[in-house]
Amino acid sequence: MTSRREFFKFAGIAGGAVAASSVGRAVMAGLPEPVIQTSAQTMPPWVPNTGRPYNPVVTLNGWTLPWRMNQGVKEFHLVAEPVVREMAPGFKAHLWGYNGQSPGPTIEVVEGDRVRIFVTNKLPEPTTVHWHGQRIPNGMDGVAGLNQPAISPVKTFVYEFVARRPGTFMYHPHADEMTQMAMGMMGFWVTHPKAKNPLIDEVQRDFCFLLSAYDIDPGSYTPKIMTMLDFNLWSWNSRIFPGIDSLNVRLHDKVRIRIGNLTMTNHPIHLHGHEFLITGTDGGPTPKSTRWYEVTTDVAVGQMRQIEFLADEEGDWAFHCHKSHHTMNAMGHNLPTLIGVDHSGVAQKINQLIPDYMVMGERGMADMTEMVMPLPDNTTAMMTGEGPFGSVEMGGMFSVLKVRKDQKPGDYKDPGWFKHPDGTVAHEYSGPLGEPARFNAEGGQSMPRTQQPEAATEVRVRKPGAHSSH
Ligand SMILES: [Cu+2]
Repeated sequence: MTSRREFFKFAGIAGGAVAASSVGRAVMAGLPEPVIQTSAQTMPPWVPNTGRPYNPVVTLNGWTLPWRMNQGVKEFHLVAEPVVREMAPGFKAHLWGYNGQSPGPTIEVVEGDRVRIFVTNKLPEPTTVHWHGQRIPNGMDGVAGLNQPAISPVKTFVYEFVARRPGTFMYHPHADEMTQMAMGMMGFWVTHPKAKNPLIDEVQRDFCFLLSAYDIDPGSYTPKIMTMLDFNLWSWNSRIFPGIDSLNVRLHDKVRIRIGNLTMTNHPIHLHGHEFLITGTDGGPTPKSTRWYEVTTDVAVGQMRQIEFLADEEGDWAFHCHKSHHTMNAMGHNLPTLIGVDHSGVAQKINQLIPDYMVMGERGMADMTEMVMPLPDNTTAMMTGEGPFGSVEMGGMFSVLKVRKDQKPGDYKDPGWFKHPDGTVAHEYSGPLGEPARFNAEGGQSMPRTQQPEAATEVRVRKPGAHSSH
């Protein structure tokens, strides 16, 4: 978390932040100076000093794009360009994005605002921007070939429309999408309501992030763009645990979290310790009669979901995708299940042939987190993250909701680990073991089979080696 002043330093508002060498200087001169961000830190909410007021969002490991007000029009400047994204500490990916980062900056406007967005293409191929979910003139919808010619490299296009309905939206290219989205080109868009809306509650914390997935071989830097299903990095805002910042809130805050899915599979997003309501979808705020409490919501491909809850339970609550492979980082997928297989002696023999060979998974995979294995230069552990009680054994789409009594209003700083009141942590039992209560009735089956098998069958489950889908 960085202070506002540092943010502006990062953002380069005072200085010339972008090299205009390849893009015509004369053209760039009339445009709003592009604001570039190179840090993957979560920036504090950006409170504007022009335009109508609203309650700004906080983008996890991201930031909001400042605008220039020009005769009542909010002018933004997006630069599509290759970027380096630190996906987790020590792990950098070579992606494509906007204004120095993947995902691009969040765009925040108010319902009814007229917005003008300049898009400069610094990629090696044509692109466009599609304003996913919004009501706009057809020619502004950004589908290359259908609604507009693609933006060639070095060119700047301008999009202009009125943000007609409040809600949670996304932006992404609609030109060579397979490549450009696999490379990380996407961003969040929030249109705040212009007045009190009976379906949109005021909240104290408003977070947002995009779900994205990458296939980057351990030791390499660039995503494989042909991958359809077997991604190995499951990210929130192109960050993977333990690189995803925690969501820090004050006890009894009303919290909204906005999630958009631009991966190629669905993600059941699960929150511990609290029940939430779905207050918004792709179509805007949900009617109150459709809301019920849940602890997991599936966010399908191309969808946006807003969840809301009262943070009234103190502690460090896990918040993650419930597909267990999505809370892991890059791994070898074609491993057989070795639980229960006795390896004694085998490793020694193999070591004579392959000195570095290591037996894995005999007692489950948790050992992997503690194991010091030589990793390739640019990758991160499959399951990792040091918590107050040891390794968290997670990766990918995992973070923590930190609810604290003494978190100040508006303060998004990480408060550190929760200090549990005495006697409220699960612990090793040290008293005498009582006899377990047993059910004494004979039999137990209400409809016993007439012919019993001669011998009991023991099933040993072993996963097939092939791994094709999630
Ligand atoms: Cu998932």
